[in-house]
Amino acid sequence: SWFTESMRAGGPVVVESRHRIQDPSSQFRVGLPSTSESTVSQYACQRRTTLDNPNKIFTDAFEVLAENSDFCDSKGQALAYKRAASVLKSLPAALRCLGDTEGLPCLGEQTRAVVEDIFECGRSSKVETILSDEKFQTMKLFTSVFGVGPKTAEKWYLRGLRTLEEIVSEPHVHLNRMQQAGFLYYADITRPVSKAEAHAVGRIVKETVQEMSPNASVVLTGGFRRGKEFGHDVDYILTTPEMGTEEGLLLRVIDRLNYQGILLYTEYQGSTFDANRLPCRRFEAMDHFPKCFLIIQLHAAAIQDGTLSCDPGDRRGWRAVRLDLVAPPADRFAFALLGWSGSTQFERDLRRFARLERGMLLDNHALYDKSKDAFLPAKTEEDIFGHLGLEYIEPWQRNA
Ligand code: DCT
Ligand code: MG
Repeated sequence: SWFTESMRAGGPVVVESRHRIQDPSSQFRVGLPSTSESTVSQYACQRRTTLDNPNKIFTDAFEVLAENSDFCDSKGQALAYKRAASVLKSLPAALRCLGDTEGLPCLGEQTRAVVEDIFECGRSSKVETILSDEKFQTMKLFTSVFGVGPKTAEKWYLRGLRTLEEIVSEPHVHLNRMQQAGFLYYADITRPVSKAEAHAVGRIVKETVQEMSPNASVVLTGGFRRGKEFGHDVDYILTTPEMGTEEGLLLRVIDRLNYQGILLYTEYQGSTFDANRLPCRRFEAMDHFPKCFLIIQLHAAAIQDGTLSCDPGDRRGWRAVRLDLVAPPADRFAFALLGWSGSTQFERDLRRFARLERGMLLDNHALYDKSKDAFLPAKTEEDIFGHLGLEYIEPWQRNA
């Protein structure tokens, strides 16, 4: 979840260009595919990005480079690679030659060199070097543990630790509660969650919510709302029409799941929401709504087709699944839904677009118009796109 991500990053860290681009339309002309000329916006929120990515060979390479830059704490460089990957994901067809990158936004000298390398050799030597680098491999391994971010991973690496076994057997390593759960359920948590499993988790949450608060709603968000077949966790939003009762509802849901004996790990965060402190002027890694980060036990019987993703020899009949629940007040639901639906790159650009092109501040709680000195209310995601003067982009087109 983005919580773990922000924990990994050691707190809210965002590097974004404050320089307004010169081209007022923010559009770049490209000649792709073949004859029909089209334009690609530099903002992911002005592009429709589905899950079928014709440029996977290039975007996979950029994502390795981005991850490596993140490990080296080069946030700006990481963002440049993520933006380049995101632009290529939105194209209707695969690049045919280096010339096809001409006129595309967010592709600079470094990313073009990678594309050129792949066209010439079928692979990028820069990426190969990273993939075979011991530090990269170790950082990747350590950060794959729930609750372990690049800071902790690097600390362990510098102490000479290289394997997960070494970490758990090293007496001087202190693991916090989250990391202990991360090691305990490592195999399950690192195994992708299927769509069927995500829906099964949703049914469990819905039944529990229904019992206590029949008017409350449970809405799927995150990657599965964007149509992904697999995810690293499951994200749901709970809300009730009775304003002010959402926090209590979330607490009662946790209690109830606990009583059912299916909660393996619980991290609850109460509301820190204060409407008087809005608008927030930075892209915050975390919103202020009550939320919880859970690990739940999902039994095979709960899944519609009964198939649990697990090892063939696994006789447990259940697996552990990471589940995030967030409970915004009803009047903030649309903002929370838009924010939690992602992708991260899409969200980043929505906020950047709002700020730089519209003089507005958007976050998971609100949209604020600086020139009017007013908050713009929204009941639906469409309302928010409307306020921003953006064409509506469906969740399955937000895979930027
Ligand atoms: N998010 C956000 N701010 C961030 C990072 C993420 O608002 N700084 C949003 C975007 C996605 C959403 O939170 C849920 O986060 P994840 O579960 O990490 O992302 P996902 O797209 O659901 O990916 P996965 O399929 O791997 O779970
Ligand atoms: Mg998710």
